[in-house]
Amino acid sequence: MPSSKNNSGSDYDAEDIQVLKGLEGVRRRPAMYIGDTGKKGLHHLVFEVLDNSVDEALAGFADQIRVTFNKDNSVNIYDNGRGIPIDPHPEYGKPAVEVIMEHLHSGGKFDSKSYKISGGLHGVGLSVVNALTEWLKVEIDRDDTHYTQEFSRGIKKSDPKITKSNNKDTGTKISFYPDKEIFDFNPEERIFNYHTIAARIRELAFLTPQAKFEVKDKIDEDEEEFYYEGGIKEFIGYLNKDKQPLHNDIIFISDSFDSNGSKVYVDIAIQYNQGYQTTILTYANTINTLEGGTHLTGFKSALTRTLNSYIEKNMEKKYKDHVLSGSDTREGLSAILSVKLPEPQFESQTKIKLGNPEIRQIVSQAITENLAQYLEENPQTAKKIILKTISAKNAREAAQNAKLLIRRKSALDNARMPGKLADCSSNNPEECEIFIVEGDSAGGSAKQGRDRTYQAILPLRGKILNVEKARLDKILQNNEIQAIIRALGIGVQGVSDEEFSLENLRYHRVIIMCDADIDGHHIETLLLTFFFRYMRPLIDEGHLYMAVPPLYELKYKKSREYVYTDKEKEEKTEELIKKYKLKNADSIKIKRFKGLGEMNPEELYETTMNKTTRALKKMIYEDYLENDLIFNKLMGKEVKPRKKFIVENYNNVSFY
Ligand code: 0RA
Repeated sequence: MPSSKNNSGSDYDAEDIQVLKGLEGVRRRPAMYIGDTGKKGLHHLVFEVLDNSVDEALAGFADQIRVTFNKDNSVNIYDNGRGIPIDPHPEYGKPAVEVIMEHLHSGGKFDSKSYKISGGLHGVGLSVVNALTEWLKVEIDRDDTHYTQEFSRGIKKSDPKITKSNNKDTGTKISFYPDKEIFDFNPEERIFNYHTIAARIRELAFLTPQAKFEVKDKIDEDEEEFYYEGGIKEFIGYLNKDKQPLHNDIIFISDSFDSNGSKVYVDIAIQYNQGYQTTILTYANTINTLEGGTHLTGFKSALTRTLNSYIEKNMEKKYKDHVLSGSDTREGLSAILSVKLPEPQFESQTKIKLGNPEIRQIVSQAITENLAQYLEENPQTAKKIILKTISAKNAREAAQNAKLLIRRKSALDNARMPGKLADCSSNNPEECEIFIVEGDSAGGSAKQGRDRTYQAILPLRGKILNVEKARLDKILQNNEIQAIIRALGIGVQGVSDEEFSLENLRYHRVIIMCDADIDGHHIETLLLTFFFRYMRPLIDEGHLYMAVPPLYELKYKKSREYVYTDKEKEEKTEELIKKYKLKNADSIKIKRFKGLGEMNPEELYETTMNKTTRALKKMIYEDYLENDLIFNKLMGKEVKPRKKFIVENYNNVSFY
């Protein structure tokens, strides 16, 4: 640490202490700044730097952004923006970039006029990334200068290298390697997942049509470019690519509003499709607000109001007495809503719900004015949309009746469970499990083999309905689906959300048990689609599992092991040979299991159900966007590609 006075006369020591204190705080409690120190936190480092580049693009200064994964496992993020300022900072008397890199929460004050648009999960900046990296190198081109400086664990290693350049191009490149002392990673393996970063970059590229994004992978030799001039309009096209649109043109609204002396930008893209699902993605300053917020509320209410008033004003008499509810106007709707505002407030701690109250009215106005105009100018599209919403209304009423029927039935049945359910004796949901089992014979074995104190069995007959292609009223009338709904006791999302409640969940582990063949996988997929669409919180809260029947049993003398893949079989065999110093594999008994249905009750229990020997996969979905697409692919109209997808990519489905 230097201890001399600097040229502006301020005391270096006091400033050093301030820097160290800040860095120490970040390094002591990294989770407070970046969420966690696992995979998520690691990727957050990249996103944090990336956000700064995106801000440069949104402010109109950069049109190229590139992320590169290097062979040494470091990463760099480049943009051709203005470059981080390098002139001496008036207060500290050292290059501004040093202040930005070493001092917590600096940066904003350099640039108060053009507000920061995108922002990391915790709204912290480059200094946090710097504090959490083993090394970080910044390269800047601006003011006819090429400026390079290196840092380690947040503190500069030396003064910058400065060379004159006549290069008029400006830009910033930040390279770094995460700190092993902070993060949990294996330096022998890749640190950053290409797919995770590329997926976020694709999203950013849709939201930032000003810039061309590139991802370069020097480890696995991969490269992609993301550039969408049409912005969120193209995003809708991407979301709907496996769906059948109701109208060809995408409704696009782009408006700006004055709010307390600054500008708020609202961009909305809308396209209905012939399906029944709703996909509304909402963003605030490029942050995906998964829990919605005031922008979403404004959008929903204005959409309902605008369509109802269109019916009243413009539709033929026979349609006039239809009053649409909110959910009617969202059936088959794909919409993207992106707002940009100077000071976003986020409600939940996870920062995924927008709180600014003024935004509700602003978005509502954007819809009311522009959508009404669009509909008047495009009466054919308007009519298609209105007829679709009216038929949704009719279906909703039918579904309501079907739901009443289910409830009345269970009341009459003295709230008895579906006939096929073999319930467990415990009344404590936390310890209870339900196995949803494909096929009667596997169901029979499971019933006999289970531990009946806490394990319930629900056998399913054949395939359940493909919920991606059917409407809620049909879905609710399907026997297999009804049995599941009744057994779990939590209702379904989608008719009216108030009636869905995880609190009533009767089993805290819901386990899908299907054969490892094509039919089994297909039923698994149908079930997963159902849970994803209609009971998503069950997945979010970690209650949904998949049973994993083993492929082989390896026995040698008293040792017995189950293995789940051919590769694992080879490995375990080698292991046994080594361990018992065998000449070859001949004395190891290898049994191949055929399918669930062919196991006897004891076998099924031991291999697949017994808590101490079984394997379970917890269902999670990492990337809601990707997931949505996967479901569309799997469940789309063409049967052939669907099968192919299941067979080839089954193990890649991202919610494992
Ligand atoms: C502070 C002020 C200015 C730009 C930046 C920071 C900046 C930061 C990063 C991080 C990655 N790329 C970046 N590009 C710019 C404004 C500079 C000016 O007014 O010229």
